Amino acid sequence: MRLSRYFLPVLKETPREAQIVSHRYMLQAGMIKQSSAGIYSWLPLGFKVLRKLENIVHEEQAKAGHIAMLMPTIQSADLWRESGRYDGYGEEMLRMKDRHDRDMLFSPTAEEMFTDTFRSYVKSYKDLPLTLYQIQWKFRDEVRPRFGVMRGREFLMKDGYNFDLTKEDALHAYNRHLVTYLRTYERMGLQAIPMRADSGPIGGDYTHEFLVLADTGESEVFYDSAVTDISLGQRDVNFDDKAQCQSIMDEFTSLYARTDETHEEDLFNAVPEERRRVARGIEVGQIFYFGTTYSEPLGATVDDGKGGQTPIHMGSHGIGVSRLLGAIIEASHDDKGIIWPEGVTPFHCGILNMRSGDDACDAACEDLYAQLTKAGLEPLYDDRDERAGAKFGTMDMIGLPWRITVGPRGLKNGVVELTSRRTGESEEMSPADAVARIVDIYAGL
Ligand code: P5A
Repeated sequence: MRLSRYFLPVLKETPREAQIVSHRYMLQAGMIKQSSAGIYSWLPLGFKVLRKLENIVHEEQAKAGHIAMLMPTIQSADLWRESGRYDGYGEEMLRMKDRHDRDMLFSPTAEEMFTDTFRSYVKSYKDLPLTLYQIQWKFRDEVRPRFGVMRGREFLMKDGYNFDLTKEDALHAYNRHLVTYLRTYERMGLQAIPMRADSGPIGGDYTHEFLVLADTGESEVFYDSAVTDISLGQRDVNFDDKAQCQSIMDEFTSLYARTDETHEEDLFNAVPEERRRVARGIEVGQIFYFGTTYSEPLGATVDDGKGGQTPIHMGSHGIGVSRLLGAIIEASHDDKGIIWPEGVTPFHCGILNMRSGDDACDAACEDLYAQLTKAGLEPLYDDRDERAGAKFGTMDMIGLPWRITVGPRGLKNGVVELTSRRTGESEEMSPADAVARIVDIYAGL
């Protein structure tokens, strides 16, 4: 993409309404525009990152055999009356009437909708296990929408639902989700710690939240610092292997890590004092096992193969996809702007022309652009007729992890400059070497 032809409304002034850095940078970098409280338009740069996050979620779900589909955002209240949640859900549910005076609502979550789909088609235990999911907009009329996409009213969620014959199978689905979520966050450059949590309006008594540590997080968390030493890394996981998924679950959840809702002073005090941490965290996901809470009232049963009908065991699993943008920025930025991890960056590298209009500079930039594009990468070429200072400012703010700077002096010696946004370190090399380095960095991501 050439910046002169892109739509990147970078703000010069600091937006006054933003209280935390991710919100400020998302506005300043031209990623989002507030439409009304807690509701945002996704401008091209923000939309690009959002799509990247969705892709990572889809890829990791596919590895576990989970199946993507899409449900309507507007749902009939009748289904929610059947489950008994329509009245109880309260003010957070956006309710509306259609022209025939029927009660409708904007889905805040979709347990009912998925259970209804299941009961319409699946009749036999032979069709189990099954996990369906979607990435779809949700609406929750939060009392205090704030911090930009962190606590929105309209937000993008990946929500998955497992259908199993037995509790044991459903707990395997729970463990499987824990593993896929850990992998998903790691690919996004985040460490998210699973913590014992409270189930709230979703129900059930078996649930973990995934928290990214950040001073600006809304949740208070208590944990054993040893949990931050474990990661999934490149481990091979066989998602059908119950014992393996269980052992990963145990490894990640046996150390003390809880949110304030489930915190227990006595248990926390049993953690060696030098490893006890009280901090703040951003909740980027939550998994639940709730057994037959929805399948019983909605009559989602299957033939159990022994002549009887049995209600299925279910759980649901959510990732806050739009919130993740905020969480990634909170975890990865400096005072000049965002620093995208390579796995989610909107463009792979920036090309900065120090002297647009200079024949040698223009030609070298064009060539870099062509080579990188040919290699299957997406560079963002700042070809604008602007001062170099303004170009550096924009590049730093939008946070591409790598930048190639092309200037007349370097070109005389046959070199350009490759700079890491994270460390600020620059190295001079030939344009061909710069391309090779960038290609190498992204190989396998
Ligand atoms: C699990 C999937 C559920 O709704 N039902 C379907 C279950 N869980 S949850 O914890 O309530 O939400 C899942 C994740 O969505 C994100 N989230 C939000 N993101 C932005 N703004 C909000 N107002 C908001 N509310 C929830 C969180 O990341 C949460 O973990």
